[in-house]
Amino acid sequence: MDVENLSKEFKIYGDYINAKPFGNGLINDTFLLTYNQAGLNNRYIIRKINKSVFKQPEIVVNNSVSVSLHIKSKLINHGVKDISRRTLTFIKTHNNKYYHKDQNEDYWCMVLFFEGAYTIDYVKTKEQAYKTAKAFGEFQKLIIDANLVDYEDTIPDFHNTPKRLLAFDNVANTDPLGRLKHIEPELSILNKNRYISEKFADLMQAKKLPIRITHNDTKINNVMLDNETDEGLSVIDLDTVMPGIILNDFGDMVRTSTCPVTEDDKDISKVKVQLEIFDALTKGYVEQLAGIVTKTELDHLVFGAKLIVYEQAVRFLADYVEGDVYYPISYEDHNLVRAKNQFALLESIHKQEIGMEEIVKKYNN
Ligand code: GN1
Ligand code: MG
Repeated sequence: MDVENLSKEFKIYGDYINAKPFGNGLINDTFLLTYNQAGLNNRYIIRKINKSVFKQPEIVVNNSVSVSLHIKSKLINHGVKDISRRTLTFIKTHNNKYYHKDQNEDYWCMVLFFEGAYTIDYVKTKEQAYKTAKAFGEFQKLIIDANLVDYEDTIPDFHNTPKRLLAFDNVANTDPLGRLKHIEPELSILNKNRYISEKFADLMQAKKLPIRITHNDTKINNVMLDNETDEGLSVIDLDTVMPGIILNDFGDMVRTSTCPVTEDDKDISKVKVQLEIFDALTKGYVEQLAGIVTKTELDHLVFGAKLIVYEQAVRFLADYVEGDVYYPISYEDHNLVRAKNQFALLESIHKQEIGMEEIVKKYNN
């Protein structure tokens, strides 16, 4: 990949120094780029939008830029300092676009790199849980007045759990690699929990949960934390910002933060929701949003956790059965390991549901 020449399409001055692969996202190609600018080495992030995942990359660019500018103007109005570390700053190309389309029709975007900041892949302390959840809560608060009509779906039906189940059923019916025989226990857990998807469909049909602009990929490593203070600086990875429900965002935070091991850890005896982390996470999120979102939304937060963990398990299992066409794998049954892990997490939520509901009530009144 000729990142050097790609980077020259963007309005940055100075000399190219280098570009190195960056981050642990599963979907896009990301590089950390360094330019010497008048004697200072400045860094940028340049990423290729995965067009097999995002069929209309312009929408990804439009939504990410719109949401960043929305947040930027709010922060400026609130007198917040350090703006270029508090939201993504997109760099335009010489053609005044926020993306460059290369000869393969791939779309590239560039943003300022946040210096003096880090991300975490799992939570070690209650403080980290509180601070990351607070950052996601603040993000939601800042975009609460974002206009739905300005944002199209970057992936239609992304968090449509019934459609995810249907996709699983379709691939299971064809069983292209004969892998169904390896997933009997998982299949029975999947079937036992179909009610989660039905409950979601009922809630949506009854219009109980407002559609808002949401992040939709609130993995713990999508928050930048400050090296000095450990405070959340900004939410990143805005590719899936689009109309959605906050249950999914809360749920994905719980999915990726409350478990002491990562989503592909093979030792499922370690997979569980740690209640004290869930408590700190809920506090951080609900403190930002109480009085801003509806009581019904807050009352369904634990259901949101079940929903997203279940959906993610179904997605991993479907990809395993289909032959690993979506998520990159490092070994043969990687997606099966991920699915088992997520079903174990779902089981842990079931076991602790009452305790989790009590925690939400504590912060929601
Ligand atoms: C993908 O790109 P990344 O790693 O942030 C996926 C999420 C999944 C996640 C599971 C566009 O996110 O929905 O929850 O992997 N993003 C897309 O790790 O499918
Ligand atoms: Mg992502």
